[in-house]
Amino acid sequence: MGNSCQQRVSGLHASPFQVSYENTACLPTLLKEEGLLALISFGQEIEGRDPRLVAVELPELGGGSTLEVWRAPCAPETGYEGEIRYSRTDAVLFGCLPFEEGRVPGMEQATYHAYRSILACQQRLGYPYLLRTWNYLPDIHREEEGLERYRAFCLGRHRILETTPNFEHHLVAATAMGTRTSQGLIYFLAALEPGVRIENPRQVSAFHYPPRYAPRSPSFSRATLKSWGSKAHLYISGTASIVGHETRHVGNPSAQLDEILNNLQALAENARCLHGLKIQALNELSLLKVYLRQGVDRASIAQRLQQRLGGGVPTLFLQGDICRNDLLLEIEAFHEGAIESPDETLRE
Ligand code: 3EB
Repeated sequence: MGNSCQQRVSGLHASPFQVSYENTACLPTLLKEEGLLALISFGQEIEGRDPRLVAVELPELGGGSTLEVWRAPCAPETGYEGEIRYSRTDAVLFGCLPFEEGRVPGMEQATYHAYRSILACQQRLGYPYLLRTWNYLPDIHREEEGLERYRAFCLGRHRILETTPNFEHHLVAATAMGTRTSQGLIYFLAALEPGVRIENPRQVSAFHYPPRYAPRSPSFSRATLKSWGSKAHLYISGTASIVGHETRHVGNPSAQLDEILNNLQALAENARCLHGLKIQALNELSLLKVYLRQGVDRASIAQRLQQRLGGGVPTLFLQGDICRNDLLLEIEAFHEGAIESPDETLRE
């Protein structure tokens, strides 16, 4: 924090953090890094009470052992704010909280409670704008009191977010994924200024889905675009084989993959045409997370993905339950790039 950090942020890197996938073997050195903002593990517990450690309980597929490493150009301040563990710099707040259903019964209430804590934490620490959320939720397909738990999650999230000013306009990119373990978690990124909501012309905006998918529509945008001076980040939500609001290619994973890539392409084009983000091709995306439902063959998806994107895109394969039963896979992504005349294009 403080002036020295500010200078370094506006110096070499305009972005307030960098993210990369690294091998778990690097853990001891990573933990000693001064600028470590967050460290995310998948399907394995990492020892320690450091508030920057996040353990996502989805198994990694393909034999690797990957950590997602978030680095800031200066030492973050870390701490606890109620049940939220956080790490922050002058520019961003990274936070994580367990998804507690023991204390608050029912998925809808637990979600409402979790997001109320997040909003309160943002207010208290002074980072009023969410940029992205990741929601890992136990047993999302189970019915509870006549409602599928993912739908109850949508209801709780909508009920709390609709209390905030102009809430649809400020919806952000999200991932919502089912885990097979009892402990869920939510982590999030927030900032001092808002990003811009990006939608996909091939898909009905999730917040306008008809009520057959959930009693209140899913409160997320297809992507968030955030300018950081001369650079910008595009945070792309979990993207599925949905056209309009309907699932396409039921039962066919490789056709679902092709549809997902069409959706990612359309989304990137929208960010370029509407906001001047300089992204031309899908191989400029980074930090792909490919979520596969149990039973979907990783090798054939990986091969097809490589045919389409080449071998240069950092990709992590995780096993998870995608929100709709008929979706076999889903892909989230990230892009850091330049924006043409950022001040003009990102003004709301
Ligand atoms: C979809 O497009 C697929 O409820 O936060 C993807 C990403 C999905 C985020 C969420 C749901 C969510 O509707 C499911």
